[in-house]
Amino acid sequence: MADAGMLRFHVPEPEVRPGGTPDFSNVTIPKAGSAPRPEIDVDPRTIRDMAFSIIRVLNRDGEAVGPWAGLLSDQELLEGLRHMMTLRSFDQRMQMAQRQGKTSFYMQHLGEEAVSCAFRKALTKGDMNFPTYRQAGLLIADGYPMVTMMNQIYSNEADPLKGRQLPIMYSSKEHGFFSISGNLATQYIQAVGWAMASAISNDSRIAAAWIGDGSTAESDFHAALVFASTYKAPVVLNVVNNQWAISTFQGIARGGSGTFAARGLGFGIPSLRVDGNDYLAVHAVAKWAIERARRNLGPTLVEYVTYRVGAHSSSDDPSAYRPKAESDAWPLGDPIVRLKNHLILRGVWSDERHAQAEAEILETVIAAQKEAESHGTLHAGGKPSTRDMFEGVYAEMPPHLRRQRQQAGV
Ligand SMILES: Cc1ncc(C[n+]2csc(CCOP(=O)(O)OP(=O)(O)O)c2C)c(N)n1
Ligand SMILES: [Mg+2]
Repeated sequence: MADAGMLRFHVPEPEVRPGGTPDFSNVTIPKAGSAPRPEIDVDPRTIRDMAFSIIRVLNRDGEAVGPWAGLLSDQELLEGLRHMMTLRSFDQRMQMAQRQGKTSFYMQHLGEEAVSCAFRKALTKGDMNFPTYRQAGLLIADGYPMVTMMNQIYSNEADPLKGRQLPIMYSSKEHGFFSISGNLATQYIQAVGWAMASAISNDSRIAAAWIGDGSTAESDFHAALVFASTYKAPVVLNVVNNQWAISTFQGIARGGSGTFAARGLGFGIPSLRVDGNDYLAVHAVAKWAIERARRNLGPTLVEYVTYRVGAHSSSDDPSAYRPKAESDAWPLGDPIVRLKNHLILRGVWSDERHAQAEAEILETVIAAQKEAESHGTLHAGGKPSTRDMFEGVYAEMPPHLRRQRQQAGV
């Protein structure tokens, strides 16, 4: 027998390394409109193949086709386009602000704008997201003020979190945005727990858990699936597969399972894959999953197939681990361009209006930035008070903290 006594293990390798030619021929892209739209109370055993396909609505010509199309009005789609454009513009300005030393850290959403922007519009007020750092579209699409986001990024005197959180780790109960934790996958167990608590208290609010492809390797992800499936918690389990976990390609966390959505099958959870760069498809699938949660039909696992075009964060340089032009080769295109083309085809948008909207949005973002900067940036202007550091944790401050506060003279 060959290799008797010589055991080996397998380390998955990305198809291409820096300097190579980008290759996504291994990503099978089904035709837009080809995936069925099952009833929300479908027996999960009958839709197992949906965990291996991709639900798509917008085709290459910009038409919306198939059973998942037709849920949003032109007005709603124009609003969605504006949200995605705003997020992209916000990202550009904040990335630049980081390079200018106005904040220590930033994380962009480039290429992934449709996921969080469209998902937010499928939720109802009161529902709670447990997001990671790459879902700021949940706030933008819910009308959370950009200036407040920037105040948080600058850790200035108007930062609602008073400099206690890493930049971009926002928190807003009113906007259904649970405080971001840098400890990835904690979002999953917390969302499932929150959803169960909502059911225990006979409430009608559902939860949404968020995780990246890489973080599904954490045990919290699997523990959350046990609880969600056993107790049929009213939760949507979102996996954003943007192909990369910093410098680690998605094949490491995915291993031999085929897809991330397929992880849900062993738990009997209906599991769908959706084109994450298709605003209409993301919204339609989110609505389906949210309705299931709301009607006590239990959890749904949704894998958004997308691509992280930008660097992982302002501390990362992707040219060290992937070909420079890889994002151009990504077969699902750009979410903003795709929705723009669809709206042009419908006769409600044009290149001119798009350029004009881009300029208007940039102006709004710059105005918000000016206002935020008047409250200070990382190294200049107003700061949260040192006293704030001691507040907000204990109802009654323990003696050792009181002593420290006295020593600090605040
Ligand atoms: C529990 C935990 N382990 C490791 C890290 C360090 N870390 C931060 S981001 C990241 C990659 C996450 O990749 P993915 O889940 O695919 O999300 P993406 O950044 O692509 O959105 C890692 C390993 C962390 N923040 N938390
Ligand atoms: Mg990732």
